[in-house]
Amino acid sequence: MKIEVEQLGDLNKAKEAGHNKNFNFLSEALTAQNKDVTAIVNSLAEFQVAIPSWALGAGGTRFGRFGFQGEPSNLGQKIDDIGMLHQLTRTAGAVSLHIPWDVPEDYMAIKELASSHNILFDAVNSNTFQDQANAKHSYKFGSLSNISKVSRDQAIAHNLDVVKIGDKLGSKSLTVWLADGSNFPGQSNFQDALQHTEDSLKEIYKGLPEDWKLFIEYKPYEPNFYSTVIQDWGTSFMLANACGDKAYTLVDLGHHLPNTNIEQIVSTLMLKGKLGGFHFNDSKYGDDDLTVGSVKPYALFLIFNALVYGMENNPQNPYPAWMIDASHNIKDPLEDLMQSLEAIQEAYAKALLVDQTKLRDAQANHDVVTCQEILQNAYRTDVRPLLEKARLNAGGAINPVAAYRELEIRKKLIQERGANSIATGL
Ligand code: LRH
Ligand code: MN
Ligand code: MN
Repeated sequence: MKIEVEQLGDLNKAKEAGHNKNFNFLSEALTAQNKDVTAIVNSLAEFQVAIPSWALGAGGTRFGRFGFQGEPSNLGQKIDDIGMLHQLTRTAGAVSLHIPWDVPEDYMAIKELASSHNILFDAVNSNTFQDQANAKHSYKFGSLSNISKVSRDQAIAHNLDVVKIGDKLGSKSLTVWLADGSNFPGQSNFQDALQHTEDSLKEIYKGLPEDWKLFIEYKPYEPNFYSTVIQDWGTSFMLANACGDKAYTLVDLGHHLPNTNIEQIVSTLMLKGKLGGFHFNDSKYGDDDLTVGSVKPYALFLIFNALVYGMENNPQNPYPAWMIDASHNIKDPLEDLMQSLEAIQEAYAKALLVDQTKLRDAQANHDVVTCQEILQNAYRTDVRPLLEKARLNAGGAINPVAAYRELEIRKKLIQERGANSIATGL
């Protein structure tokens, strides 16, 4: 399944007059406010978000899974899907592989395929939350934290294998998320579990190539429901510091207890130069993995405001690795990912509109009302024409979801791959 450049061009032509009208109107208004519209459009075009290899099929819950027809059933097809997303949105220029779900069989072929779609290999993700086929030791009672050394060693070796796989593809970072924890009070010794985890992470860190980074993800609960070893950003931060300069905290938007102030966590980590990666999704209750921006778009904007401030003011923090970590239970995964990408770009564009100098002045004057006005003026601006312009300049679709539907891509994928193809993943 390939989208021809002319096909996209025709679709864009039909929408171009409307786009131009809206863009010119917005551009004039923003220019009058001393905003550099071209610079914002360029920043949007540069902002690329990795798509995880596990997110291209229908997700499921513990109660069941409703398959989506035409799902990619191998890594090549997954990269093809990401290529299509990228062609339409020009925002999905990377893939984040999950090992062992998506180990390449032929490295050269996979690299060539990815580069034909302009897709880079971002962070590789290890998996010690499931027992793998033929595994000698179980992770039922933990992996890097396990009281049993053989399980810990097996988990360390797996992470080092993942680094080797990523290295062959051009990845430069390893993301570690641990399901380790306990289900019942008294089940495990908190101090031992944390100490084992720190020691195991240090072993993995030792095996990292010089130019690699280690991202340590945190999560308060699930799949363990009494305690999680790396439960919050503070624990992750502490472990990253214990490992060294190449280790960072990774923030996943769904991995917080309700009402946590995530933008403040982002600010703290960036000030300390330790925000390495970011997983986007949205939630109402827990780690719901819903479409980005679908439930709490203002919170997303405030988080982006902290990210933009950090990217402009914290040279001590590396440029973060962005990834969508959502699950698609009832929507077409590709359409859902396009909606997430749109929401990310929208929040980013709005954050770029915040007048940081005026905000600082208002803060210095304790003018709380003006502080709020500055943020909300930016948030209430309809920035979608800026996103359209960024896509159009880069050869993408003015409206990716509409283009996807008009080109009947899902129907064609079903014809090619069949109705019953199944993607590996969550
Ligand atoms: C854990 C998580 C983590 C995993 C992914 C499958 O909830 O967010 O990033 O690797 O989901
Ligand atoms: Mn995640
Ligand atoms: Mn998660």
